[in-house]
Amino acid sequence: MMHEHLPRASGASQHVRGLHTGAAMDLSAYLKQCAQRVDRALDGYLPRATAKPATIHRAMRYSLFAGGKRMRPVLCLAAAEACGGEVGAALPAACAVECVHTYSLVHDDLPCMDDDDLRRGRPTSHKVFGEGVAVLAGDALLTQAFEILAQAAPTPRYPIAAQIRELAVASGSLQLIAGQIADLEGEGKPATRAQLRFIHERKTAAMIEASLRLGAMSANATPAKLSALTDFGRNLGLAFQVIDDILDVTQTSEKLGKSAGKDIAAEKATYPAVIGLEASKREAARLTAAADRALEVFGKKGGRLRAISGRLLHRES
Ligand code: GRG
Repeated sequence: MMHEHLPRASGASQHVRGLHTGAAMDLSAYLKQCAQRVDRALDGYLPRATAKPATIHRAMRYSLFAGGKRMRPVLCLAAAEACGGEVGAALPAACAVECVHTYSLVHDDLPCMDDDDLRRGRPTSHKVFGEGVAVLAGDALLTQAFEILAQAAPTPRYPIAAQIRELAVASGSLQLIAGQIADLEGEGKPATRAQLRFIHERKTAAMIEASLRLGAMSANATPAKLSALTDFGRNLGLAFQVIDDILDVTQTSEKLGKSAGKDIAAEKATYPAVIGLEASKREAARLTAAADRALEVFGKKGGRLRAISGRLLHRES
């Protein structure tokens, strides 16, 4: 098991414990450093690839270490930083949200769902391990998430049960799964803007919101800061999905590392399909600006989260 014992930082805004995060630090370097910390921690939390039965552990690791952007864990760590917390305390939550996210991708790619061959630039789990193992790898990653989060430390305002409930609600039948169901049931039918928002809020924004909230909880955030990060996460999560929809029609599979153009082929409810490409770009910018406004309560400490939202708005993959 990996635990972080790192020296306490001395300069107020220069460090989160063990992670150099001064405002001067280049965003790309910060994102890389966060992703490396998360990867090392995940490696420590997951059973070895050789642990019996090796097939399931190889399959879990195959999808988890396939080169995802680690956006949700980075947001979790950056939220902890904005609330004056320490990376070591936020790492279990950061790893847990990545495990839930990866499970959802593995299951979404299954033939009974989106039926996809390519994810994170590699053949999907069921293509490599077969459908049965892919289903179980998703199940195991979901369960692993809660095992990891149960090892997080409670903070005075947020007992561990509250942190676990946060992740359970975001990944449950009223949020992530509700979004996926609405998405499946909506295929081939014209969607209204309200239906689109219902899907995106649940399928995408809920997990992004929970990532930020869990980071804040690990830092014992005040209710005002937790609420601000909730607003930030909802708007950023919606913007992220609008951009994902845009990239699906403007980028190649090679660039995205997943099959491009699938949304149109499956007649999915997407922003470009409902409001058009140019209006979707304006909507992504509007949502990002709304997200950034929610950070006002953080003053300078919100700079890193603002930089991340700007980077996501202009991403090309
Ligand atoms: C199977 C319960 C269940 C849910 C599936 C995740 C999901 C819901 C569907 C996948 C398709 C999709 C468009 C999901 C919305 C969230 C999203 C944009 C996922 C991709 O996230 P990235 O871009 O992926 O952060 P990486 O690979 O970088 O982690």
